Amino acid sequence: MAKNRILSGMQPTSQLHLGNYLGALKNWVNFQEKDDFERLFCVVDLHAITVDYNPAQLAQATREIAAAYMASGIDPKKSSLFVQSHVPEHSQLMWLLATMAQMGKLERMTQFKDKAGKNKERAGLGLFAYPVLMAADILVYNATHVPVGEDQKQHLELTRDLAATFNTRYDVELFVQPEPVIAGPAPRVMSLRDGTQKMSKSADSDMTRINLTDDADTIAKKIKKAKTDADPLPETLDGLEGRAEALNLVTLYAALSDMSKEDVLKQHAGQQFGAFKPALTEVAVAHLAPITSRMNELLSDPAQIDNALRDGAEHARSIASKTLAEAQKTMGFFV
Ligand code: AQP
Repeated sequence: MAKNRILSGMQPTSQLHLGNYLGALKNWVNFQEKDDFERLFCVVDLHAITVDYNPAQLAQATREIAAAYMASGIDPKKSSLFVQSHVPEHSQLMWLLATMAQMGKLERMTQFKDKAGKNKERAGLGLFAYPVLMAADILVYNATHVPVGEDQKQHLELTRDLAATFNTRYDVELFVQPEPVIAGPAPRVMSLRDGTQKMSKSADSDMTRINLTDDADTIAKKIKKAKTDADPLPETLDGLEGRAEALNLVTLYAALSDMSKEDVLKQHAGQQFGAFKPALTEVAVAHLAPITSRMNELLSDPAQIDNALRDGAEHARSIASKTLAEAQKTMGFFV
């Protein structure tokens, strides 16, 4: 049996973008080559309903995220793929953990602050409790490693905190402390329109992100319109200090072509963005076209996706039900 277990997920809030792919998904695929890891990847639909969403599109959006996982290289023979809501133990454990999650700590979560915005008083309990559900997602499998983008670091700290609180309160060693693995080729991809904001599915404008399903013309248009500055590319990384948008495009080029940022600069130093942007478009299209076409192929006959999700949920439940029963017994429930 594998010593380590990894768990991660993405929300079916919209199409996956380059941030999701380069910050997390590509790293998930790397884990498939490591024999000492058991791998579980879910589509976190229960998280997706914490913001406004369209019920008529949720099921298809969920299937599309699973298709994106598979098209990016997640192989259901090597990893368990499932839908979060198909494993009710996530929500059940969440309630148990919620009794020990402190409001003060939840209030400090930057994702909650960003998503609730000025309307904090009217934000839903689900959005507020999002990190507790995420803790349950991870702890119900006793995942040892969680590969995520940099934005999820704070939520992972809360998960570790909840694991420790449970173990201390009940004097047990039930939950392991999961390690965040922030090691994707670009752990924080920024918006194409504002180098201070992360690329996000829920940003209003589609021009801020490159989706895995964008065609070559759309990618070219988005990169052409991406915000930059008037200076040429420098020879070294120091020269990108204070130039967030320029650094972001160089980071994307490097991650998409498996190069270091230093080497990208060596190759393109002195170039204006008028020349660099078409080069970036070329590597983005070359990288994404096979993924998009595989996704379309899978979605045209979704039985393969649906079967993988059904088998994955069955396996996931076999692990989650044991952890939940253990947590309930520890807490004194009549089980
Ligand atoms: N811009 C990003 N750069 C690097 N990694 C990123 N991730 C998200 N945005 C970036 C990573 O992708 C995984 C999936 O995230 P999620 O679906 O749970 O939602 P999120 O983190 O809130 O990402 P989005 O795209 O901004 O979604 P919405 O708008 O729906 O909230 C995570 O591992 C995340 O770190």
